[in-house]
Amino acid sequence: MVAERPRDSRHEEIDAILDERDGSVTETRDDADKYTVVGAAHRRTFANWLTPVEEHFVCHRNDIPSIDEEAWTVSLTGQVEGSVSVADLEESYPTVAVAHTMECAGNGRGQHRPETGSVQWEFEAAATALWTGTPVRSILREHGIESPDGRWLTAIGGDPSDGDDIFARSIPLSKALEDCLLAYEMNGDPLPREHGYPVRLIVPGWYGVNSVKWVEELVIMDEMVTEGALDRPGKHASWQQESYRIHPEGVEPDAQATIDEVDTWAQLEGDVSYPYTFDANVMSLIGAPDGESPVPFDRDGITVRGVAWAGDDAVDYVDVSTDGGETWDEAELFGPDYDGAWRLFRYDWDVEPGTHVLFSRATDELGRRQPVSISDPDAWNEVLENDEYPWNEGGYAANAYEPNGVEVTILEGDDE
Ligand SMILES: Nc1nc2c(c(=O)[nH]1)N[C@H]1C(S)=C(S)[C@@H](COP(=O)(O)O)O[C@H]1N2
Ligand SMILES: [Mo]
Repeated sequence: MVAERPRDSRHEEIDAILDERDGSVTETRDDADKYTVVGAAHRRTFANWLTPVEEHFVCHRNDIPSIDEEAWTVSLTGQVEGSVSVADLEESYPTVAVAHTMECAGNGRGQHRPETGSVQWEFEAAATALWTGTPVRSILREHGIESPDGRWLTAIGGDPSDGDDIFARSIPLSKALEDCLLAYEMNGDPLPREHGYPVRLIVPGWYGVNSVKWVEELVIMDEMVTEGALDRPGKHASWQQESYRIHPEGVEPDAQATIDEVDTWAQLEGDVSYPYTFDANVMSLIGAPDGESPVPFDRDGITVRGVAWAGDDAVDYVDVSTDGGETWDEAELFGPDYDGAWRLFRYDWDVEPGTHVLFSRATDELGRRQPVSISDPDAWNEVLENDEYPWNEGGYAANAYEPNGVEVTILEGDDE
């Protein structure tokens, strides 16, 4: 283990972000002080489709690198050779905009009992933005890569390593060629520093950790990154092979060179030992009512509104319960429908004054539904069949609906 160094710059970074965003995000508890983390301050963020940059969570481990945009290049290595500058990306390649729901793999970690280590997100580390940039496909094709052939793409961040871990993440080359991009704009504006300026990878529908910020190198190899695989000093594989894998307490998962199944839920159900957090599990959140202030009674009813997503799979339907999970009714999906981005849902609630507990529960196109709760730490096998999500040491990819409930008090109006 590398000794942790206390770092003042961490708190300066967080304070600067909080200042700039003026109440739209808050700092999240991170006892080990390992991450720069802020998340959506209010549930209202989850009542709208596009998340303003001000409300978009931020999560990274190292200092934001200091950047000279003119000099910044992305080198292409391994089975490709070359480099592209930011100006090349902007001027010499096709430009696309992609809607992507970014969710930290640790979102919902706060559902785990007992608590796991690391950042205690409740639900605030999810957001949808429009990312503009160059398809990875366009760049790789020009450099002679036509087909995936079971290979992997490893993206390396230019953030200075903390200890000697470099930030490197591998995704299947098939995914990279399908829909990933090197993004330089977010919601139509230049990328903010904390979101990866001048250029980051966007992996639509996959957990945030795969979308490497401040990208300086793309490596094409037959395998995903393992220790010693990269041509540079430092520790190469801790972000791919050690952290961000789903496993019971006390297990140190073996590094794997390749896996055949990359869908996170399918890995959980199948034979990949200790799944990698790739595409996001089916999830939903209610954004309105927000549970923060009592709602005045309205005899015409109240509209419950929220968002639901399922990584790069589609959401099939969302059920809403207004009685703490006793009964469920199907909500209506509406609004924009892009691969890799969440859907809005609404439900007309014929409400009586009183206190009510609301839940939402999404099901994806493969019939996978959000589980009721997180299992005990000693349960591992068969938890999915019991409608539980496995408690795991890193607290990753939790998607139970119960802790996402909102308690709403409906007040009788004065004039009723
Ligand atoms: N280079 C680099 N990229 C990174 C990280 C990092 O620490 N370094 N953090 C990852 C994690 S864990 C998440 S959840 C997302 C968050 O992206 P955002 O801050 O733009 O929301 O960035 C990912 N990309
Ligand atoms: Mo994350």
